[in-house]
Amino acid sequence: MLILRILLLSVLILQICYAYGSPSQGKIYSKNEAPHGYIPFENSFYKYHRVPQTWAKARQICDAEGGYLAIINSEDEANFLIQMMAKYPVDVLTDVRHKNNVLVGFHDYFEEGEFVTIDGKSLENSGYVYWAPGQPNNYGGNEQCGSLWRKGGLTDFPCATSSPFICEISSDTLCTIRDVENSNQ
Ligand SMILES: [Ca+2]
Ligand SMILES: [Ca+2]
Repeated sequence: MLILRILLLSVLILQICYAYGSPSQGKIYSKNEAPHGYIPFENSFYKYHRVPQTWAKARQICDAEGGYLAIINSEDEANFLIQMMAKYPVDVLTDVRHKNNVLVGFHDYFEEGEFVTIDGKSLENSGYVYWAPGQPNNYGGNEQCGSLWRKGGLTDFPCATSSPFICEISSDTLCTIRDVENSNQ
């Protein structure tokens, strides 16, 4: 009976994990198991991609890695991403045209000026609305994609212009077999 209970509880927890865990392709990570090339911060892992891509291509790459283009949910998270950018200073990114920002997961594709995250929330509801000075300005009438400025603050950015970007993978310490086992002790 105990084994049956453990099995049922495991299935239940895994179902909850898949329902509320990372929008990845099924692989769920615990905090001490960073995916390749990713570094942990609070409840997620992050990877800075140095090779510039368009916003759409960056999204695809993050998705293929089991994550998503980073969604900023707090000032702490924004500051962490800014620290990641600081490891790639302007004089290191010699071959990169747009050196001062990274693409992140928000846009105003649906309605001009109404910025939403790629998980469908307003920036307010997502937890971080801090624009860089003079932003968003929809420069040239052509800026529907989101980026984070090196000195801090969000900017709207042309979707077809390639730039470095940061992917995020959510972690949830509940969502591993090991944690399921621990929960039965
Ligand atoms: Ca996030
Ligand atoms: Ca702009």
